[in-house]
Amino acid sequence: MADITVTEYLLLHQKQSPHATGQFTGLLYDLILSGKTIARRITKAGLLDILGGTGEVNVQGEDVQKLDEIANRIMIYRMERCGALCAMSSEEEPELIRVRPEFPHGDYILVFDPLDGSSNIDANINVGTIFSILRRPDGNRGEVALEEVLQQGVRQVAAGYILYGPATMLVFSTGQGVHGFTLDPGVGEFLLSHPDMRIPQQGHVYSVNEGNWKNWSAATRDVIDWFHNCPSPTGSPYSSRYVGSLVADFHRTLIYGGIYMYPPDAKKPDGKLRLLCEASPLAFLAEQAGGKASDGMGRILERKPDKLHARMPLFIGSADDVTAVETIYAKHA
Ligand code: P6P
Repeated sequence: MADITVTEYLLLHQKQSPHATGQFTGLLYDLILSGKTIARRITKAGLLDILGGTGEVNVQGEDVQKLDEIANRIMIYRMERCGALCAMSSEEEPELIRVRPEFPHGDYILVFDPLDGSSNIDANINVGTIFSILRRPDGNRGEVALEEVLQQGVRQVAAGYILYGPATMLVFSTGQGVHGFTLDPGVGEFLLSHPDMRIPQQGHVYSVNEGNWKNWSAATRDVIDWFHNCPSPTGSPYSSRYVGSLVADFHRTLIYGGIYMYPPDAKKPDGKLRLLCEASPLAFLAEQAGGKASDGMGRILERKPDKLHARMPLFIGSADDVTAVETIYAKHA
């Protein structure tokens, strides 16, 4: 495969959609630069003693890891200057970030989790940056209101993630399929490696933290039992895989199929994952790749957040596997 860069792919392979404007391409360029900068910091983390926690707790009540904070600062610094945004929301920031007047403004809103899975960093396990790109509702001017950010996932202009693993990968969609690019450190470019990614109709892997079993409802236990017993397409039982890093678990699901689940439980009635910066962007990718994403009752992309850090149960992956979950929950309704 010839060396196709992200910019080339956007310009040549995406129908001239409104998002192929210079502003959007510029946004993606700075997002990629942020990803490369974060990747470099992560690979050196153990050597520069920036592993471990800062001793602070974020808006989610989670211990902030040093790399969390570094990744968050890199994203905010770089993206505030990209000229395409009017506002941002970071999983690490309690409030909406409005682009300051001294910087060029655009009509896009960026929502991101700067370093998802960071609790695994000390174990050198894959982590990732997840991003969602929204447009400011047409015609709105002046200070961005919070309500303008609380949009259903169907309104996303683009979504994706950067996975920091054995290879650093960028996987994203602008609504015309899902495309994967692998960083060639030699040239510092993401090159097309996975054109038009598709999730198999049914998979053979289920991914959930079974340690939450005692806190699950009867309906959720039936869902998990379904995958304990139902045959995979080859007739063999499903395998259980759980990294505990959402981007790693989702990327495996995108490549091999199957289902990733974070169900509601007695301690987390809305589940653990955030709608705007985790469930919604990954749901956009899953549907673009021929899969499904549900909160157990219906489409994640139709859920409207009531607050910036709204949480949402998530069942995402192969269409048949997610449908099986919805069927079981419907029987218990
Ligand atoms: P649990 C990491 O903290 C994270 O937000 C996701 O990356 C991951 O999928 C999930 O939480 C793991 O949560 O409760 O299974 O440890």
